[in-house]
Amino acid sequence: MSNLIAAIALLSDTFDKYAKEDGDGKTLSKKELAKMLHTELSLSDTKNKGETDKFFKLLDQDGDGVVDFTEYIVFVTSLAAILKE
Ligand SMILES: [Ca+2]
Repeated sequence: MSNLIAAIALLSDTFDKYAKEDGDGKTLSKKELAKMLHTELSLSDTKNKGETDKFFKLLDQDGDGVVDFTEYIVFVTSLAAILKE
């Protein structure tokens, strides 16, 4: 497996790991997103509701109240671009 394919699989696995916590494995709820940001990125203290809400609104681009895989990937690629600079 190439490094790129391995990285994509890892991104997908990471999404699945948090998305399945509340039963719906296809989307991230606000709670799941907060946990992911906190655990994986040391971002956004889950106790800081304002910060979590801000992130959630930013990621939930279609405003349906959940973060799907496409919205998650947009976030991750944006993050990659920022970290690369
Ligand atoms: Ca959404």
